[in-house]
Amino acid sequence: FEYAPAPESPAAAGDIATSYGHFIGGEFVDSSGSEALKTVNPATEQVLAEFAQGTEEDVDRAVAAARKAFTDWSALPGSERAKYLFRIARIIQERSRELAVLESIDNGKPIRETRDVDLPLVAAHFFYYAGWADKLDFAGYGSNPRPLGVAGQVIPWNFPLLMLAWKIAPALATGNTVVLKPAETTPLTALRFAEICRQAGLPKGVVNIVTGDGRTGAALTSHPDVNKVAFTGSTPVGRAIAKQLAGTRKKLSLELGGKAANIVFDDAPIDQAVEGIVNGIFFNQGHVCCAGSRLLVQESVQDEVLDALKRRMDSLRVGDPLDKNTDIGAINSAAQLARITELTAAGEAEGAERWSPACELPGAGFWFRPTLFTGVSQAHRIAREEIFGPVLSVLTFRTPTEAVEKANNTPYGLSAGVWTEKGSRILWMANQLKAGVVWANTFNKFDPTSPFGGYKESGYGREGGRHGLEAYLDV
Ligand code: TXE
Repeated sequence: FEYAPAPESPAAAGDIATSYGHFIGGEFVDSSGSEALKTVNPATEQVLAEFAQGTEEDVDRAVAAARKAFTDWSALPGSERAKYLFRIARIIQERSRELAVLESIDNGKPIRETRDVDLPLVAAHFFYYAGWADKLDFAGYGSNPRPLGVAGQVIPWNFPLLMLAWKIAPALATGNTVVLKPAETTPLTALRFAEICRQAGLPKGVVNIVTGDGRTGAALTSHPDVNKVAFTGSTPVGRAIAKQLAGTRKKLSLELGGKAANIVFDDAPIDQAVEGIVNGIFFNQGHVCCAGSRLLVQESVQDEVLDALKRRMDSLRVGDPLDKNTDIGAINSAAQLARITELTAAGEAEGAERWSPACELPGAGFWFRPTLFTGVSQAHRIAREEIFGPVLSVLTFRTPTEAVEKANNTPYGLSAGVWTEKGSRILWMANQLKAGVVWANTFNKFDPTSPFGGYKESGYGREGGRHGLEAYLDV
């Protein structure tokens, strides 16, 4: 392995203002309130910028701008809407270095991931849904399906720009207009995306960005003139939104937490499986709703797999997100670090055995060593609750049936992984596993053509692919 030379420069992120308002009706505007929040670089704890805590009045203004824009936007021929989406996709490609660096310093994720995974996927989603805009008659929902109106979209901090793309691209392709609220620890790339909408000449009010915390989110999801709510975030907040919307006619899609099993059979190529386990749980510091956070390994290869896994974990580099060699960056916030710390302490208290490589951690910032727990029982909190950090819980099984039972023994159902050379077993497992996505001999692979979403407590509705259009259409 050759070390990549110089780290990425923070200056490549472009100009970051000292304070931001909202993006409403095509303009950057001040909030009606005076409360401001701060976003920090989680790798240094330095403040990057202040931004507005959106008030009910701000949300009201943004929804009104989206409503006004809806009349013309929804009446445009799909081929015209497609031109804007293609233009946005191309600008994202042209500005991808800037956006990748900005995402890495606001979120803490390694530049290798923002550069090679997040940004290419963001552009790919806009390209993909641009292609649908003039073909909705062929989407399988009957002829001339209609947009819903104004979409209120609330997104989390783990893939800020990618979650924005998952939400905004299908909404716009189908003729809806949007008010989006980014997470309060990662607002910067959404605000930069607002500039891109202007650069693309997108008609005013088609996309509006209102920043703030959960209070702003609740004002948006409960706004009477919002027709569609799309939420990605924690299961408790998703449940609260579902309750809030009961009795309204708003269409709702929810993408919530997960506790995925990554299942390794004794015939799997061990080195390849170990790479998949590492990618499954340490990609993006484990801040991934579909992370392979439970390793289910067949008992007969347990020792071999764990030895190889520990050797591989020894080589992981934790540190500066802008260093191109970094595998694991910073934890996104102090609050998330506290949550990971609390759950791993519970793992030890419940009797599981903890192991981490002896890696150095930087001084300032929020960090957590890649961590492995063995001796985990299904009842342990670390086997049941979403940790959302670089922490893997290892369980074992003897038969495929036992693997399925253990994999499905969770309130969640977002994803799963299967490692085996047997094609018939892959198909059987895929049918038995209660998960929206089942990966075979790979993990955490995303593609705009493929629908993504959960069973059970992981939510409902699908994003991505043809199925992702349905969330934004009246059929
Ligand atoms: O989530 P929240 P948090 C899980 C993960 C993590 C935990 C807590 O386990 O440790 O949730 O993370 C907005 N009405 N996931 O506290 O609070 C909020 O401002 C409307 C899994 O960050 O759900 C932010 O924009 N909106 C997950 C977004 O919801 C509200 C990704 C997510 O924040 C709101 C993130 C309200 N009442 C966390 N309250 C995944 N599925 O990938 C908050 N928000």
